[in-house]
Amino acid sequence: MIQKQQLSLLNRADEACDLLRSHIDQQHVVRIISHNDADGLTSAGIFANAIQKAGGKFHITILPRLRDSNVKDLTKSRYKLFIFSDMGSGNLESISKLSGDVIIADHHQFPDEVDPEMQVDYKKIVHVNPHIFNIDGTKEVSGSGLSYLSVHDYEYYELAGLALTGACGDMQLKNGPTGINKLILDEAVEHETMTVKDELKLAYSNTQPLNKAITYTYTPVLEGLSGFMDKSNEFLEKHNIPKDKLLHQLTPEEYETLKNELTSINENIYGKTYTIRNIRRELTNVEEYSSLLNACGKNKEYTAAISIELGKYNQMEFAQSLLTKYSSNMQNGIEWIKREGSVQEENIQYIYTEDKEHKQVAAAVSSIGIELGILPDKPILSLMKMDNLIKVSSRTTDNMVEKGVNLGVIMNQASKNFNGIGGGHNIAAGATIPADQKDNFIHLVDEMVDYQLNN
Ligand SMILES: [Mn+2]
Repeated sequence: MIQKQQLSLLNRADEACDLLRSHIDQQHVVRIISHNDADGLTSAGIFANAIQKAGGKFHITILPRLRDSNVKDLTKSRYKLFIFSDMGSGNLESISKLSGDVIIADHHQFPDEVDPEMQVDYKKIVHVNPHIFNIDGTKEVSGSGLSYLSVHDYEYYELAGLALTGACGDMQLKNGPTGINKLILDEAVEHETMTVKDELKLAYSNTQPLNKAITYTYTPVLEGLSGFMDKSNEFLEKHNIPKDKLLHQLTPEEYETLKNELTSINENIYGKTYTIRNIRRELTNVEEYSSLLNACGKNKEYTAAISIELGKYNQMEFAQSLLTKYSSNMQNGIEWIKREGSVQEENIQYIYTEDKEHKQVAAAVSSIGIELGILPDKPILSLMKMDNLIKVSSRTTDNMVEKGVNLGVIMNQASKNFNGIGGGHNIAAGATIPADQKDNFIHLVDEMVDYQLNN
Protein backbone atom coordinates (compact mmCIF):
# COMPACT_ATOMS: atom_id res chain seq x y z
CA MET A 1 0.00 0.00 0.00
CA ILE A 2 1.29 3.45 -0.89
CA GLN A 3 1.16 6.07 1.84
CA LYS A 4 0.22 9.68 1.26
CA GLN A 5 3.76 11.06 1.70
CA GLN A 6 5.09 8.39 -0.62
CA LEU A 7 2.54 9.39 -3.22
CA SER A 8 3.68 13.01 -2.97
CA LEU A 9 7.27 11.89 -3.53
CA LEU A 10 6.24 9.73 -6.51
CA ASN A 11 4.36 12.69 -8.01
CA ARG A 12 7.42 14.88 -7.59
CA ALA A 13 9.53 12.25 -9.31
CA ASP A 14 7.01 12.11 -12.17
CA GLU A 15 7.53 15.86 -12.65
CA ALA A 16 11.24 15.12 -12.97
CA CYS A 17 10.48 12.47 -15.59
CA ASP A 18 8.30 14.87 -17.59
CA LEU A 19 11.11 17.41 -17.56
CA LEU A 20 13.67 14.80 -18.61
CA ARG A 21 11.42 13.61 -21.42
CA SER A 22 10.92 17.10 -22.81
CA HIS A 23 14.70 17.63 -22.99
CA ILE A 24 15.30 14.24 -24.58
CA ASP A 25 12.60 15.04 -27.14
CA GLN A 26 14.45 18.26 -27.96
CA GLN A 27 17.70 16.29 -28.46
CA HIS A 28 19.44 18.12 -25.60
CA VAL A 29 22.52 16.43 -24.15
CA VAL A 30 21.73 15.82 -20.49
CA ARG A 31 24.48 16.71 -18.00
CA ILE A 32 24.60 14.19 -15.12
CA ILE A 33 26.62 14.80 -11.95
CA SER A 34 26.73 11.99 -9.42
CA HIS A 35 28.50 10.59 -6.39
CA ASN A 36 31.45 8.13 -6.51
CA ASP A 37 30.03 5.38 -4.28
CA ALA A 38 27.86 2.44 -5.34
CA ASP A 39 24.69 4.44 -4.75
CA GLY A 40 25.93 7.39 -6.80
CA LEU A 41 27.24 5.18 -9.59
CA THR A 42 23.94 3.31 -9.89
CA SER A 43 22.06 6.63 -9.79
CA ALA A 44 24.07 7.87 -12.76
CA GLY A 45 23.69 4.46 -14.42
CA ILE A 46 19.89 4.56 -14.10
CA PHE A 47 19.62 7.99 -15.71
CA ALA A 48 22.15 7.05 -18.41
CA ASN A 49 20.29 3.84 -19.26
CA ALA A 50 16.93 5.55 -19.36
CA ILE A 51 18.20 8.39 -21.55
CA GLN A 52 19.90 5.97 -23.91
CA LYS A 53 16.83 3.75 -24.18
CA ALA A 54 14.70 6.81 -24.87
CA GLY A 55 17.04 7.81 -27.69
CA GLY A 56 18.78 10.69 -25.91
CA LYS A 57 22.37 11.64 -25.12
CA PHE A 58 24.16 12.32 -21.84
CA HIS A 59 27.46 13.39 -20.35
CA ILE A 60 28.38 12.10 -16.87
CA THR A 61 30.77 13.41 -14.23
CA ILE A 62 31.37 11.46 -11.02
CA LEU A 63 32.59 13.32 -7.94
CA PRO A 64 33.67 12.27 -4.44
CA ARG A 65 31.83 15.29 -3.04
CA LEU A 66 29.84 18.13 -4.59
CA ARG A 67 31.37 21.48 -3.74
CA ASP A 68 29.86 24.82 -4.65
CA SER A 69 32.97 25.37 -6.77
CA ASN A 70 32.06 22.28 -8.84
CA VAL A 71 28.62 23.76 -9.48
CA LYS A 72 30.15 27.12 -10.29
CA ASP A 73 32.32 25.51 -12.97
CA LEU A 74 29.12 24.25 -14.59
CA THR A 75 27.58 27.73 -14.88
CA LYS A 76 29.83 28.35 -17.87
CA SER A 77 28.47 25.34 -19.73
CA ARG A 78 25.46 25.55 -22.01
CA TYR A 79 23.61 22.38 -21.12
CA LYS A 80 19.84 22.75 -21.00
CA LEU A 81 19.29 20.09 -18.33
CA PHE A 82 21.47 19.23 -15.33
CA ILE A 83 20.83 16.18 -13.18
CA PHE A 84 22.39 15.86 -9.74
CA SER A 85 21.97 12.42 -8.24
CA ASP A 86 22.87 11.17 -4.75
CA MET A 87 24.05 14.73 -4.15
CA GLY A 88 22.89 18.29 -4.72
CA SER A 89 20.40 18.90 -1.91
CA GLY A 90 23.17 20.54 0.10
CA ASN A 91 24.05 22.90 -2.76
CA LEU A 92 20.64 24.25 -3.78
CA GLU A 93 21.71 27.88 -3.59
CA SER A 94 24.54 27.52 -6.12
CA ILE A 95 22.58 25.04 -8.25
CA SER A 96 19.80 27.64 -8.61
CA LYS A 97 22.31 29.82 -10.48
CA LEU A 98 22.84 27.33 -13.30
CA SER A 99 21.43 28.46 -16.62
CA GLY A 100 19.55 25.25 -17.47
CA ASP A 101 16.74 23.26 -15.90
CA VAL A 102 17.68 21.02 -12.97
CA ILE A 103 16.64 17.67 -11.53
CA ILE A 104 18.01 16.79 -8.09
CA ALA A 105 17.52 13.19 -6.98
CA ASP A 106 19.12 13.13 -3.54
CA HIS A 107 18.31 11.44 -0.24
CA HIS A 108 20.63 13.48 1.97
CA GLN A 109 19.29 15.90 4.55
CA PHE A 110 19.41 19.53 3.37
CA PRO A 111 20.46 22.33 5.74
CA ASP A 112 17.65 23.77 7.92
CA GLU A 113 18.02 27.29 6.59
CA VAL A 114 17.46 26.22 2.98
CA ASP A 115 14.08 26.25 1.21
CA PRO A 116 13.96 22.87 -0.55
CA GLU A 117 11.25 24.18 -2.88
CA MET A 118 13.44 27.01 -4.13
CA GLN A 119 12.51 28.14 -7.66
CA VAL A 120 13.93 30.63 -10.15
CA ASP A 121 11.85 32.45 -12.80
CA TYR A 122 13.64 31.48 -15.96
CA LYS A 123 13.99 27.74 -15.41
CA LYS A 124 12.65 24.70 -13.65
CA ILE A 125 14.15 23.01 -10.59
CA VAL A 126 12.63 19.67 -9.66
CA HIS A 127 13.88 18.60 -6.25
CA VAL A 128 13.23 14.93 -5.57
CA ASN A 129 14.19 14.39 -1.93
CA PRO A 130 12.30 12.21 0.58
CA HIS A 131 12.97 14.61 3.47
CA ILE A 132 10.72 17.21 1.80
CA PHE A 133 7.86 14.75 2.32
CA ASN A 134 8.90 13.53 5.77
CA ILE A 135 10.17 10.21 4.43
CA ASP A 136 13.29 8.70 5.99
CA GLY A 137 16.05 9.03 3.40
CA THR A 138 18.53 7.10 5.52
CA LYS A 139 16.65 3.81 5.46
CA GLU A 140 13.74 3.88 3.02
CA VAL A 141 15.20 5.18 -0.23
CA SER A 142 18.63 5.90 -1.67
CA GLY A 143 19.89 8.17 -4.43
CA SER A 144 19.49 5.31 -6.89
CA GLY A 145 15.89 4.71 -5.78
CA LEU A 146 15.07 8.37 -6.36
CA SER A 147 16.80 8.28 -9.74
CA TYR A 148 14.72 5.22 -10.61
CA LEU A 149 11.52 7.01 -9.58
CA SER A 150 12.60 9.97 -11.70
CA VAL A 151 12.61 7.82 -14.85
CA HIS A 152 9.76 5.58 -13.73
CA ASP A 153 7.27 6.88 -16.28
CA TYR A 154 9.34 5.27 -19.02
CA GLU A 155 8.49 1.89 -17.48
CA TYR A 156 12.03 0.52 -17.75
CA TYR A 157 11.47 -1.97 -14.95
CA GLU A 158 14.77 -3.71 -15.70
CA LEU A 159 16.50 -0.71 -14.07
CA ALA A 160 15.02 -1.57 -10.67
CA GLY A 161 17.99 -3.88 -10.10
CA LEU A 162 20.32 -0.87 -10.17
CA ALA A 163 18.01 0.95 -7.76
CA LEU A 164 18.22 -1.90 -5.25
CA THR A 165 21.98 -2.26 -5.83
CA GLY A 166 22.47 1.38 -4.83
CA ALA A 167 20.25 0.96 -1.77
CA CYS A 168 22.33 -2.07 -0.81
CA GLY A 169 25.53 -0.03 -1.19
CA ASP A 170 24.10 2.52 1.23
CA MET A 171 23.32 -0.30 3.72
CA GLN A 172 19.57 0.16 3.36
CA LEU A 173 18.81 -3.54 2.83
CA LYS A 174 20.41 -4.79 6.04
CA ASN A 175 17.07 -5.75 7.57
CA GLY A 176 15.26 -6.16 4.26
CA PRO A 177 13.92 -3.32 2.11
CA THR A 178 11.31 -1.01 3.61
CA GLY A 179 9.32 1.99 2.39
CA ILE A 180 10.09 3.14 -1.15
CA ASN A 181 12.79 0.48 -1.53
CA LYS A 182 10.14 -2.17 -0.89
CA LEU A 183 7.75 -0.59 -3.42
CA ILE A 184 10.47 -0.66 -6.08
CA LEU A 185 11.38 -4.26 -5.32
CA ASP A 186 7.78 -5.51 -5.26
CA GLU A 187 7.07 -3.90 -8.60
CA ALA A 188 10.25 -5.38 -10.11
CA VAL A 189 9.27 -8.85 -8.90
CA GLU A 190 5.84 -8.35 -10.42
CA HIS A 191 7.43 -7.40 -13.75
CA GLU A 192 9.87 -10.29 -13.46
CA THR A 193 13.02 -8.18 -13.57
CA MET A 194 14.06 -9.23 -10.05
CA THR A 195 13.54 -12.21 -7.78
CA VAL A 196 13.69 -12.64 -4.03
CA LYS A 197 14.85 -16.02 -2.81
CA ASP A 198 16.27 -17.72 0.24
CA GLU A 199 19.97 -18.44 -0.24
CA LEU A 200 23.27 -18.70 1.56
CA LYS A 201 24.38 -15.09 1.86
CA LEU A 202 28.08 -15.52 1.19
CA ALA A 203 30.08 -12.54 -0.06
CA TYR A 204 31.13 -12.54 -3.73
CA SER A 205 29.61 -15.99 -4.14
CA ASN A 206 29.17 -15.65 -7.92
CA THR A 207 32.81 -14.79 -8.56
CA GLN A 208 34.97 -16.08 -5.69
CA PRO A 209 35.67 -19.71 -4.77
CA LEU A 210 34.02 -20.90 -1.58
CA ASN A 211 37.06 -20.61 0.70
CA LYS A 212 37.38 -16.93 -0.19
CA ALA A 213 33.64 -16.31 -0.19
CA ILE A 214 33.40 -17.67 3.36
CA THR A 215 36.49 -15.82 4.58
CA TYR A 216 35.22 -12.53 3.13
CA THR A 217 31.72 -12.82 4.60
CA TYR A 218 31.19 -10.31 7.40
CA THR A 219 27.46 -9.65 7.13
CA PRO A 220 26.63 -11.63 9.05
CA VAL A 221 29.81 -12.63 10.81
CA LEU A 222 30.62 -16.37 10.73
CA GLU A 223 32.43 -16.74 13.98
CA GLY A 224 35.72 -18.57 13.62
CA LEU A 225 35.58 -18.40 9.80
CA SER A 226 35.05 -14.76 8.77
CA GLY A 227 38.46 -13.25 8.27
CA PHE A 228 40.31 -16.57 8.63
CA MET A 229 41.34 -18.18 5.33
CA ASP A 230 43.08 -21.15 7.00
CA LYS A 231 40.04 -21.86 9.18
CA SER A 232 37.70 -21.61 6.19
CA ASN A 233 39.86 -24.09 4.26
CA GLU A 234 39.88 -26.50 7.20
CA PHE A 235 36.13 -26.17 7.58
CA LEU A 236 35.45 -27.00 3.91
CA GLU A 237 37.88 -29.90 3.93
CA LYS A 238 36.32 -31.38 7.05
CA HIS A 239 32.90 -31.40 5.41
CA ASN A 240 34.13 -32.65 2.03
CA ILE A 241 33.14 -29.52 0.16
CA PRO A 242 35.52 -28.51 -2.67
CA LYS A 243 37.00 -25.16 -1.72
CA ASP A 244 37.62 -24.11 -5.33
CA LYS A 245 34.02 -24.36 -6.45
CA LEU A 246 31.67 -21.42 -6.74
CA LEU A 247 28.52 -21.65 -4.64
CA HIS A 248 26.27 -22.43 -7.61
CA GLN A 249 28.60 -25.23 -8.74
CA LEU A 250 27.96 -27.33 -5.62
CA THR A 251 25.94 -30.52 -5.91
CA PRO A 252 22.60 -30.40 -4.04
CA GLU A 253 24.14 -32.62 -1.33
CA GLU A 254 27.19 -30.37 -0.93
CA TYR A 255 24.97 -27.30 -0.80
CA GLU A 256 22.77 -28.89 1.87
CA THR A 257 25.78 -29.80 4.01
CA LEU A 258 27.23 -26.31 3.67
CA LYS A 259 23.91 -24.73 4.52
CA ASN A 260 23.45 -26.90 7.63
CA GLU A 261 26.99 -26.30 8.89
CA LEU A 262 26.97 -22.56 8.29
CA THR A 263 23.51 -21.96 9.75
CA SER A 264 24.63 -23.78 12.88
CA ILE A 265 27.34 -21.11 13.21
CA ASN A 266 25.01 -18.21 12.39
CA GLU A 267 21.43 -18.78 11.29
CA ASN A 268 21.33 -15.38 9.58
CA ILE A 269 23.72 -16.64 6.92
CA TYR A 270 20.69 -18.15 5.19
CA GLY A 271 17.99 -15.73 4.16
CA LYS A 272 16.54 -13.40 1.58
CA THR A 273 18.73 -12.42 -1.34
CA TYR A 274 17.75 -9.95 -4.04
CA THR A 275 18.56 -11.07 -7.53
CA ILE A 276 18.56 -9.23 -10.84
CA ARG A 277 17.28 -11.27 -13.76
CA ASN A 278 18.48 -11.34 -17.36
CA ILE A 279 21.98 -10.13 -16.57
CA ARG A 280 25.46 -11.68 -16.41
CA ARG A 281 25.92 -13.99 -13.43
CA GLU A 282 28.57 -11.76 -11.84
CA LEU A 283 25.98 -9.01 -11.51
CA THR A 284 22.92 -10.95 -10.44
CA ASN A 285 23.34 -10.48 -6.70
CA VAL A 286 22.75 -6.86 -5.66
CA GLU A 287 25.27 -7.05 -2.83
CA GLU A 288 28.01 -8.40 -5.06
CA TYR A 289 27.14 -5.87 -7.77
CA SER A 290 27.34 -3.00 -5.30
CA SER A 291 30.74 -4.25 -4.06
CA LEU A 292 31.97 -4.33 -7.65
CA LEU A 293 30.83 -0.74 -8.26
CA ASN A 294 32.26 0.34 -4.94
CA ALA A 295 35.63 -1.14 -5.88
CA CYS A 296 35.51 0.80 -9.19
CA GLY A 297 34.59 3.98 -7.32
CA LYS A 298 37.37 3.63 -4.75
CA ASN A 299 39.85 3.33 -7.63
CA LYS A 300 38.31 6.25 -9.55
CA GLU A 301 37.52 3.87 -12.44
CA TYR A 302 34.15 5.45 -13.09
CA THR A 303 34.04 4.65 -16.80
CA ALA A 304 34.33 0.94 -16.04
CA ALA A 305 31.44 1.18 -13.58
CA ILE A 306 29.12 3.12 -15.87
CA SER A 307 29.84 1.03 -18.95
CA ILE A 308 29.09 -2.18 -17.05
CA GLU A 309 25.82 -0.63 -15.88
CA LEU A 310 25.05 0.17 -19.49
CA GLY A 311 25.56 -3.49 -20.40
CA LYS A 312 28.95 -3.05 -22.08
CA TYR A 313 31.24 -5.63 -20.60
CA ASN A 314 34.63 -4.98 -22.19
CA GLN A 315 35.91 -3.68 -18.82
CA MET A 316 34.27 -6.43 -16.79
CA GLU A 317 37.45 -8.40 -16.13
CA PHE A 318 39.25 -5.25 -15.13
CA ALA A 319 36.47 -4.31 -12.71
CA GLN A 320 36.54 -7.84 -11.29
CA SER A 321 40.27 -7.51 -10.71
CA LEU A 322 39.64 -4.28 -8.77
CA LEU A 323 37.10 -6.11 -6.62
CA THR A 324 39.52 -8.97 -6.01
CA LYS A 325 42.18 -6.46 -5.03
CA TYR A 326 39.70 -4.61 -2.81
CA SER A 327 38.63 -7.77 -1.02
CA SER A 328 42.22 -8.79 -0.38
CA ASN A 329 42.87 -5.25 0.89
CA MET A 330 39.97 -5.79 3.26
CA GLN A 331 41.51 -9.03 4.38
CA ASN A 332 44.85 -7.31 5.02
CA GLY A 333 42.96 -4.59 6.87
CA ILE A 334 41.35 -7.18 9.15
CA GLU A 335 44.80 -8.68 9.79
CA TRP A 336 46.04 -5.20 10.64
CA ILE A 337 43.23 -4.71 13.18
CA LYS A 338 43.77 -8.18 14.64
CA ARG A 339 47.47 -7.43 15.02
CA GLU A 340 47.36 -3.87 16.31
CA GLY A 341 43.85 -3.33 17.65
CA SER A 342 42.65 0.21 18.27
CA VAL A 343 43.77 2.98 20.61
CA GLN A 344 41.43 3.26 23.59
CA GLU A 345 40.07 6.52 24.93
CA GLU A 346 37.50 6.62 27.69
CA ASN A 347 34.35 6.57 25.53
CA ILE A 348 35.71 6.02 22.05
CA GLN A 349 38.49 4.21 20.22
CA TYR A 350 40.43 5.05 17.12
CA ILE A 351 42.71 3.66 14.44
CA TYR A 352 45.16 5.80 12.51
CA THR A 353 46.87 5.12 9.20
CA GLU A 354 49.03 6.71 6.55
CA ASP A 355 49.16 3.54 4.43
CA LYS A 356 47.39 3.87 1.07
CA GLU A 357 45.80 0.42 1.10
CA HIS A 358 44.76 0.60 4.72
CA LYS A 359 43.11 3.97 4.05
CA GLN A 360 40.85 2.37 1.42
CA VAL A 361 39.38 -0.06 3.92
CA ALA A 362 39.91 1.56 7.33
CA ALA A 363 36.30 2.60 7.87
CA ALA A 364 34.84 -0.73 6.77
CA VAL A 365 37.41 -2.67 8.75
CA SER A 366 36.74 -0.65 11.90
CA SER A 367 33.09 -1.67 12.07
CA ILE A 368 33.84 -5.27 11.10
CA GLY A 369 36.41 -5.32 13.93
CA ILE A 370 33.65 -4.47 16.40
CA GLU A 371 31.32 -7.06 14.88
CA LEU A 372 33.99 -9.75 15.04
CA GLY A 373 34.58 -8.87 18.70
CA ILE A 374 38.23 -7.97 18.01
CA LEU A 375 37.45 -4.41 19.10
CA PRO A 376 35.18 -3.22 21.95
CA ASP A 377 31.69 -1.86 21.28
CA LYS A 378 32.58 1.82 21.51
CA PRO A 379 32.26 4.42 18.75
CA ILE A 380 35.30 4.16 16.53
CA LEU A 381 37.16 6.79 14.51
CA SER A 382 39.29 5.85 11.53
CA LEU A 383 41.82 8.59 10.95
CA MET A 384 43.46 8.72 7.54
CA LYS A 385 46.29 11.11 6.87
CA MET A 386 46.05 13.00 3.56
CA ASP A 387 48.87 15.56 3.20
CA ASN A 388 48.16 18.18 5.86
CA LEU A 389 44.59 17.04 6.42
CA ILE A 390 43.11 14.09 8.22
CA LYS A 391 40.05 12.38 6.87
CA VAL A 392 37.95 10.97 9.67
CA SER A 393 35.37 8.28 9.32
CA SER A 394 33.35 7.38 12.39
CA ARG A 395 31.13 4.37 12.95
CA THR A 396 29.13 2.94 15.78
CA THR A 397 26.56 0.25 16.48
CA ASP A 398 22.75 0.26 16.81
CA ASN A 399 23.35 -0.48 20.47
CA MET A 400 25.27 2.77 21.01
CA VAL A 401 22.79 4.79 18.94
CA GLU A 402 20.02 3.53 21.23
CA LYS A 403 22.07 4.78 24.17
CA GLY A 404 22.09 8.26 22.66
CA VAL A 405 25.18 8.46 20.44
CA ASN A 406 24.73 10.59 17.30
CA LEU A 407 27.96 10.70 15.30
CA GLY A 408 26.50 12.98 12.62
CA VAL A 409 26.04 15.76 15.17
CA ILE A 410 29.43 15.12 16.76
CA MET A 411 31.40 15.07 13.49
CA ASN A 412 29.68 18.27 12.42
CA GLN A 413 30.27 20.20 15.65
CA ALA A 414 33.69 18.83 16.58
CA SER A 415 35.13 19.44 13.10
CA LYS A 416 33.80 23.02 13.03
CA ASN A 417 35.69 23.63 16.24
CA PHE A 418 38.95 23.05 14.40
CA ASN A 419 37.99 24.72 11.10
CA GLY A 420 37.14 21.42 9.51
CA ILE A 421 33.92 20.14 7.97
CA GLY A 422 31.85 17.11 8.82
CA GLY A 423 28.47 15.48 9.24
CA GLY A 424 26.47 12.40 8.36
CA HIS A 425 24.12 9.92 9.98
CA ASN A 426 23.84 8.96 13.67
CA ILE A 427 25.47 5.57 13.07
CA ALA A 428 28.10 6.59 10.51
CA ALA A 429 29.56 10.01 9.81
CA GLY A 430 32.71 11.68 8.58
CA ALA A 431 34.85 14.77 8.88
CA THR A 432 37.97 16.40 7.50
CA ILE A 433 40.24 18.29 9.90
CA PRO A 434 43.70 19.88 9.87
CA ALA A 435 46.30 17.20 10.61
CA ASP A 436 47.86 19.13 13.50
CA GLN A 437 44.53 19.08 15.37
CA LYS A 438 44.34 15.28 15.50
CA ASP A 439 44.78 14.82 19.25
CA ASN A 440 42.55 17.76 20.16
CA PHE A 441 39.86 16.46 17.86
CA ILE A 442 39.96 12.95 19.34
CA HIS A 443 39.78 14.41 22.83
CA LEU A 444 36.78 16.59 21.98
CA VAL A 445 34.92 13.72 20.30
CA ASP A 446 35.56 11.59 23.37
CA GLU A 447 34.03 14.28 25.59
CA MET A 448 31.05 14.75 23.28
CA VAL A 449 30.26 11.03 23.28
CA ASP A 450 30.50 11.09 27.07
CA TYR A 451 28.01 13.97 27.10
CA GLN A 452 25.58 12.21 24.73
CA LEU A 453 25.71 9.02 26.78
CA ASN A 454 25.05 10.78 30.06
CA ASN A 455 22.42 13.32 29.11
MN1 LIG B 1 23.55 7.62 -1.24
